Amino acid sequence: MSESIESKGVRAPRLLVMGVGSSGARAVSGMSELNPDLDAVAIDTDSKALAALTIERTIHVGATVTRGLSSGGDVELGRQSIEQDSSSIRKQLREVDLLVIVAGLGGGTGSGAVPVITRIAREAGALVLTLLSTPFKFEGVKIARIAEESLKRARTHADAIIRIPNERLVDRVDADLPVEQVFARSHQVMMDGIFAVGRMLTRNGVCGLDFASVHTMLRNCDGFCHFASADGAGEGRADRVAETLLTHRLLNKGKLLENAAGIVIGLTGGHDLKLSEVEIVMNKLREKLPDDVWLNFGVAIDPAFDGRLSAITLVAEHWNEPLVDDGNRQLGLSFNRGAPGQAELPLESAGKGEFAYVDPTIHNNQDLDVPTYIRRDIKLPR
Ligand SMILES: Nc1nc2c(ncn2[C@@H]2O[C@H](COP(=O)(O)OP(=O)(O)O)[C@@H](O)[C@H]2O)c(=O)[nH]1
Ligand SMILES: [Mg+2]
Repeated sequence: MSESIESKGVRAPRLLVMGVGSSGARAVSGMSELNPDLDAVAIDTDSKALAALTIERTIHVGATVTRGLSSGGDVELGRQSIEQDSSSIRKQLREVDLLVIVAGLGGGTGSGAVPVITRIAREAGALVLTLLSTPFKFEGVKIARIAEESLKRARTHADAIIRIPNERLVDRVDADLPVEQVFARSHQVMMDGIFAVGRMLTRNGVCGLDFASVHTMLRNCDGFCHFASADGAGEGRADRVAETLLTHRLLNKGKLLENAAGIVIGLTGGHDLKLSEVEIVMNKLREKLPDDVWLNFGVAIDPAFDGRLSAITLVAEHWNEPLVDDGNRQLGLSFNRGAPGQAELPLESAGKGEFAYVDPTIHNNQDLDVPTYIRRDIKLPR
């Protein structure tokens, strides 16, 4: 992180990655193997699955609800498990500025727990970014429905959801891959995403991108954003990185760029990174992007990237400008970009202030300190 920030006495933003459910926990455990400095915790109902992971910090939830046997695909059990242990989740969230939640939706634990965790994190005042995979078609309609329902609920509280349809990770060319390897690939994509966001927030930038710009993006992106990364090395790497992004599967083969409302572009290179290379990537992307797109980009130099160029993008399809931005929470009315004058009143849960870390009033696995409409996920009429 930047020395100038620290010398001014400003605390560097703290990023915590939380893997929820078996695939989320596995993905996060894999990440911390690759990067032991990553502040990460794995959460699952399945005590055996947790014990098999290499990650140091794990939280087993719902011991009495599931008797340690996992949620068995039951979303309600997943929800109850996390409600039961919500105070351990709250403890993890102290002083966390950005919480990144990683989960594969479609099972019981991740799908049930993620919406609850997003709510708790928001109440604790953290910015919440969720990276959620949605099931393959071959997993069937029921699993797909579970995932959609969970996404809808998570949407109520998360600042931004990066949805990664597992289907988009697979090319016809690799349809012959063993299923296990395909899942491993989905973990890899999530890992790239988190590393990239972490890198943008904590590395020394030579220009532009910092917590504030990612913050703006996540606050304004109307709930969903897309993510893609690209890497290149050696001669012509800038062209290749740009080309990869312009045709990226996670950006719908680049079509999402054409209609993007907002985009954050983070480039990381070594000391050998040339201005002309930055220009190549930026110009090629700009050619595809609409003129009025909200764009923020940054370049970070990291000696570990000598000889390489790495780019990540967060792309928003819709943009909500807050009328009042207190730098912490959006207040007041916000407007959907392009929508015909339809105003939207964000029903945000107020923070608990100094009571944020006080244990909640739990009755029948429900946190009674949370307003009923939030607990029951009731949409109030606009
Ligand atoms: N079974 C399985 N599913 C995976 C894996 N990686 C990602 N997934 C996806 O994650 C979804 C939820 O699975 P899982 O995390 O095991 O469920 P949970 O533990 O109940 O939250 C599945 O429907 C898959 O789409 C994997 O390695 N195995
Ligand atoms: Mg499981």
